[in-house]
Amino acid sequence: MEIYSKILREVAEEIKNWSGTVGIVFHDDADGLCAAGIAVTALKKTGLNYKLICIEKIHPAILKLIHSTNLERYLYLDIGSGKADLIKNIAEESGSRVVIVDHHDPVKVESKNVVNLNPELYGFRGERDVSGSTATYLLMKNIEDVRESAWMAVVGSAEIPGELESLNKIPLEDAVKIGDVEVRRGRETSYYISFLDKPWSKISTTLTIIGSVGYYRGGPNKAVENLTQRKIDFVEAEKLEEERKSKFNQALNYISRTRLKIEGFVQWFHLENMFKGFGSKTIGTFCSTLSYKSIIDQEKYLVGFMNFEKSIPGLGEIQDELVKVSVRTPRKLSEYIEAGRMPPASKLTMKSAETVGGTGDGHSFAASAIIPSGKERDFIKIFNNIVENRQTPLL
Ligand SMILES: [Mn+2]
Repeated sequence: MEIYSKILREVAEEIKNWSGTVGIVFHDDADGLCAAGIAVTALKKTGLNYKLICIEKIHPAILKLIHSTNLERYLYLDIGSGKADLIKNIAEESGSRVVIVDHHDPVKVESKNVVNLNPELYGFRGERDVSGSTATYLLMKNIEDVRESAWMAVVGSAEIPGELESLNKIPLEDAVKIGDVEVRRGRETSYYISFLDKPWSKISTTLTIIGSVGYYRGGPNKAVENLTQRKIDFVEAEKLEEERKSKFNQALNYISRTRLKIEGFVQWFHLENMFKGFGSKTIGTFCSTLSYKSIIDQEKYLVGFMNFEKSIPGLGEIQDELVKVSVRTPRKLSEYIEAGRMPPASKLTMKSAETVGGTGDGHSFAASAIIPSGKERDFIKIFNNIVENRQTPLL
């Protein structure tokens, strides 16, 4: 804890001396939005300007676009730690300074351009002790008094199952002290945001819908500005959810009509532009829904493709033609994976994506990637090859 506190204080001192406009790069889910809300609260107080840049994923083409703006300093919030090596390359190339504040599995980098404040590097567990927004709160707390944003860290932490513990309790205690959050103990502990009259979990789901489904319609930036004014647009989220529901029905009809393609250990489909206008996380949510349907082979990996939009809101267009890939494991297959009989989705997806020139991440039962357009068939082929050769240890 001491080493972590020390580095937080050091980086906070540095940020206090920054000038100009800071690029706030953040993830499109509730945790990312809340982290950005906390950072904005602090930067406004220090008098620093900022530019909000919400991204769905880290990909070299997206990083290139981010660092081609004339900004010199960036905060990466709730995203970036696992691809710190890619960020290092682009930061060194463009001469920019990057502070990564994230809780996903980190890649260690040494660079005078990049500091990775991931608490995992200081002995904490990212999936248990600390959310991205808590990590951001702990840093910003060293810059300004941001207690009025502590509730956002509580909401951001809702993605971590169970009661808040370890570092996540620090913003919780601050928020309780100033009366923004109430701890309600029942069968399950719930954290109630008093001035919104809603539990944290409800606020968290709402924010994730606005950020991800509303990604191409300015959802994330509006949500962050709203957060700093202690507001959430519940009506907008409901509208987006309805729209998504009808799109899902359209996609389900399409798949029932055209059938899934079966190849080796994989069942797959391609939605091309059907989800255009929705954030690319939508295909992941759709795959999850689909994996419970009777048309699904319970023993095969489910892979969905959709075209990835070239425009990154607020930034411009990426050069490359890309495809978003989502992988889910149906229930039966998940059991095999748990028993060690089949490889986890994350390893298969990452390896296959990298081999075709893309990037991926995820966990045992759900993973995603961005690959070059036209490489879908190769991706499936490599994916199958790795499963076939699974006796050899996977990377
Ligand atoms: Mn997070």
